[in-house]
Amino acid sequence: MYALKQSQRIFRTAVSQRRLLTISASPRIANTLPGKITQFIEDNANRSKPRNIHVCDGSENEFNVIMSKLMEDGMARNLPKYDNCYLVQTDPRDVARVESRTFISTTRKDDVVPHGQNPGVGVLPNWMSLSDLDNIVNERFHNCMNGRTMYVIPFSMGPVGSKYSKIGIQLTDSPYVVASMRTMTRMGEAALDHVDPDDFVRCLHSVGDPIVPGKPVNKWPCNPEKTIIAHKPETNEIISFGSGYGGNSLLGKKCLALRLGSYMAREQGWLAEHMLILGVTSPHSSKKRYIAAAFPSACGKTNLAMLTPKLPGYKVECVGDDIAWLHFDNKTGQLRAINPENGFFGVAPGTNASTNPVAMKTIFNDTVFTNVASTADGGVWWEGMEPTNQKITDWKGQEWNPKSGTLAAHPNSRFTSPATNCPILDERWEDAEGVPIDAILFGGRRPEGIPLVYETFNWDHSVFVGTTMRSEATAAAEFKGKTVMNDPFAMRPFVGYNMGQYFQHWLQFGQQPGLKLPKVFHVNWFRKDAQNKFMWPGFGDNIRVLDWILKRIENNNSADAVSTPVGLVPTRDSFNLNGLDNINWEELFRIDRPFWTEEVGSLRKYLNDNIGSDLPKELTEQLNQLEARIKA
Ligand code: GTP
Ligand code: SPV
Ligand code: MN
Repeated sequence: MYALKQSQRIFRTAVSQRRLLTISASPRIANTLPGKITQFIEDNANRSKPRNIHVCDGSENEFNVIMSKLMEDGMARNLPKYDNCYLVQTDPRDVARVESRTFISTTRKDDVVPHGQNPGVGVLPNWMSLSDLDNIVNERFHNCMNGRTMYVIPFSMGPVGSKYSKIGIQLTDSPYVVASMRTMTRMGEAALDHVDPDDFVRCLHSVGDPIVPGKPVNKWPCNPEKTIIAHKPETNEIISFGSGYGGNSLLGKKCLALRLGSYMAREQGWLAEHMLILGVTSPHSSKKRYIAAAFPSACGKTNLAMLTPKLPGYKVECVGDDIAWLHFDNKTGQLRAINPENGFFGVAPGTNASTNPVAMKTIFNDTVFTNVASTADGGVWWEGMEPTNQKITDWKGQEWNPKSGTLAAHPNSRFTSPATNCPILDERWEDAEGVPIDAILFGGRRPEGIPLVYETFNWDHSVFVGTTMRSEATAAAEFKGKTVMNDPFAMRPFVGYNMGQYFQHWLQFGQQPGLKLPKVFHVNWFRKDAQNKFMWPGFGDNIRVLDWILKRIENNNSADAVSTPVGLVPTRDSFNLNGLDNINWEELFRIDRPFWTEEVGSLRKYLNDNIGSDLPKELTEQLNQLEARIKA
């Protein structure tokens, strides 16, 4: 195929019903590809019937060829203002994850769906029977790659060779997915060198839009009516059809690292979480501390992971911005985390030199931008970026008039950049054992009622605070508007099994002897005042919250915190507000009884309706205690 031919060798043929299919790969791959992987390729080629097949080696040359193809097909264009950067524009119907079409498929429904008394559609993972899924897959994938190349992507989630890493093989007919997977995962020969032919995750993806002779070819092929993202955790399989966007199609990310990951984690005694990991060094602290934080999609993980401290003498370093795999070290009981990813798939809007200067230093080389706006001088632009006097073309390719009231960039537009671009990447970011975690933060977008930060009382309370996380809906998925939704542990869209059992898995660590349980905090950067303005400056000033958290980890000095019905909040003296004006401390930390009474009521209803008899009794007890403290 294409220009790759010279450097490749055709090593095997698979008999299809109508013709011979050739598989091309580098000589090294051709000589070593395990039979079980070849079989996986052949079986799917026979059903989906691509025009040809290419096994990716992950090389720079291969990336360049893929990008040339995307440009030739009109799917990408080069951004001459930067170094090796591209802009991709999707079909406006394919711009975000689609939770309503995401399924976990297991033998027993009970393993996925809790026994809620009145379960709401779409509030927890959807289940599908294995046979229904089989039928859907056979129907959807029959001939679906006609006219296209099937790419074979070997990839490692986690540093290649670490005992905590997992290897997947993704088949896809999207060259955009290949280019993205090269940045977001460790892709190619190195992953194949470490694959266990009896233990790899089978990932199947198609945009579901075959090329039919005589019919126009879509620039961004997709099939929104038939989109489905399905997971078979019992057999380590992922099947995704119809979407080429983000977590729908880069199957290492949410599908493997979180949905299958969480399922494996429960079986094997670890945790796969929607968390950033950062290192923080303070002038008052004896050593660098690592913190993991779970916020729902588009609620500030990338920004916190890349924070530029507004307080002098502090340093934040980035280990990961979206996913953490955590385990307790079985010798010392220390909690440790690795970042299974290799890059950032970050939200573009809102990113600028004052909110996130580190991101601005990360994303202008070797980056693919998707659905941002472009400028006449070959650059990019989005809402929140510094003004430009260049003409702007919006994400749909139309000339943009700032007065039109439309958005130039899609609110879920993204950059895909290699982790190694990040100027504050932590030196231990690829540590095979993971970095030690001393604190976990939970948080969300809560315009009302929730204080800037509070600490939990004990482990059961920590699990309760994770369980009862709520946040405003964002553009990262298909929801419209800003309703406050329940999002336990920021994992509602990503948990791979019964949410009640997931809570139980978190709780049981509290019963295990010898574990060093991290301190747990809840944060909210998004509380608003009566004028609908954020009460807290956020971004670089969030270091002030981390500073207080470090104090709590290191001294546990009771003078630093006061108890409220919801948790421990900072005393004003213990919290560094130097140089900040206009902070309404009282309002930022106010615990309003009517608000919390209502909050407890809605939490009780949510948990009864959706988790029901699968809710661990410890969490009902925590809810009762919270209610009693609020009443007292
Ligand atoms: P996913 O990649 O979808 O998981 O998102 P994320 O959790 O990494 O969120 P990200 O850091 O990309 O932030 C999402 C949006 O929230 C961006 O528009 C940010 O500018 C904005 N944001 C992040 N941190 C803050 C903050 O401290 N205050 C305010 N007001 N906005 C913030
Ligand atoms: C999220 O939605 O949490 C993301 C983006 O990180 S996606 O990879 O599309 O899921
Ligand atoms: Mn995310």
